[in-house]
Amino acid sequence: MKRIVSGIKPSGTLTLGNYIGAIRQFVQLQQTLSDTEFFLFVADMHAITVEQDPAQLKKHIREIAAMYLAAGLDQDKTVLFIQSEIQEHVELGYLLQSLTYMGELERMTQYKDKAKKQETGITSALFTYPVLMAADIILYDADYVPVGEDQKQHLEITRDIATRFNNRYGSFFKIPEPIIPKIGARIMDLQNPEQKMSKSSSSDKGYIALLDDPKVITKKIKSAVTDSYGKVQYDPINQPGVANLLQIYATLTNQEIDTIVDQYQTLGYKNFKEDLAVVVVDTLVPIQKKYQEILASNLLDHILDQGRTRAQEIAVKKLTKCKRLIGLGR
Ligand code: ATP
Ligand code: LTN
Repeated sequence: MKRIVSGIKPSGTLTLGNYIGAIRQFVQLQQTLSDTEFFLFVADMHAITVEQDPAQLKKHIREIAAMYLAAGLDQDKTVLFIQSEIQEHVELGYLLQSLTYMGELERMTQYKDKAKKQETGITSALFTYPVLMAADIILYDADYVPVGEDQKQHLEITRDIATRFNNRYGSFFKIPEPIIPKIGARIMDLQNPEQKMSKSSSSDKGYIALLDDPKVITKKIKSAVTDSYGKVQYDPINQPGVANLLQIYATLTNQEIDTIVDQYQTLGYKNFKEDLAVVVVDTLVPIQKKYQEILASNLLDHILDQGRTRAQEIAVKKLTKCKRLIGLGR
C-alpha cells in the first residue's frame, strides 16, 4: 500500500490556483490510483507563520476541510485531519531542526520572497517552516506528495533532511517523491501574470476564490490582464496573461493547450474569455453547492474526528521510535 500526504494552509480563502495545483490533483490521483491511502490535512500551524485573525483562521480551517470533500475526495479513502490536533508534527519538526542548517533555510525562495514583501515582523517560524513541512510528510512515511510548483524546493529539503537522518541514525524515514502537474502547477495572478495567484494577495481582483459568486468570477476573468497582440496563442514569455488563461482552460476541460489555441486563435480575446468564464463557473458551482451541504451537516466533525484518531495512531508510533533512535529520554 502506497501513501500520499499533502496539506493546505488556512491563510486565506482558497483560490483557483489551490484547486488546480493541489486539490484537483488529489481527486484525480484518488480516482486513478488503487491501493493508495491519502493523508490530507489542514496546515493550520503553517498559517500562523504570518499574523492571522483568530476568528478568520477558525473559519478558514473549516473551509479547507469542507472543500477537500466538496471537490470530490472520497471520505472512505481519505484520512482528513487538522495538523494542530496532532502534536507529533511540531515535536518532530523540532527534532528535525537539529539536522537542518541555517544556510539551507536561507536559500528557500518562498521565504526570501515573503521576507522581501514583509520587511519587518518576519517571524522565526516563517524561517523554519520548511522543517515543519518536512515533519508533516515524513512522520507518515509518505511515498508521494502532490503539490504545486512553488513547493518543489520544500520537497527537496524534505528529502535532504530525511536522508541526513537516515545516514546518521540508520534507515528510518521513507524518502518522499513530489508529484507536480505538467500544466497548472503555477496559476498566475489575473492582474499581474508575473506573480503566482495567491490567497494572501493584497488585492482580490487577481484571484478567483473557490467560493466567489458566478457573477464575480465572470467579471474577474473578463478583466484579466492580457496584451496588445490580440491573438490567442501560447507564448508564456510575451503573452503571460493569455498563457495563464489557456492553462486554466486546458486543465479544467482536460484538453491540450494546442486544441484550445486552434479553436480560438481567430476569435479574439473577448470570445475566449467569455467561454473560459463559463468553464470556470461550471466547474465551481457544483463544488460550491456541495460545500454548503457539507457545512450544514455534522458530517465534517465526524470525519475530522476519525481522521485525527487514525493519523495519531501512526504519528505516535513513528515519533516514539524516532526519539529512541536519537537517544532522548530515559
Ligand atoms: P499563500 O498564497 O498564502 O502563500 P498558498 O496558496 O501558496 O498560500 P497553500 O494554501 O498551502 O499555500 O497551498 C496549497 C497547495 O496549493 C500547494 O500544493 C501549492 O503548491 C498549491 N498552490 C498554491 N497556489 C498555487 C497556484 N497559484 N498555482 C498552482 N498551485 C498552487
Ligand atoms: N507548505 C505548503 C503547505 C504544506 C504542505 C505540507 C504541502 C504544509 N505542509 C506537507 C504538502 C505536504 C504551502 O505553503 N503550500
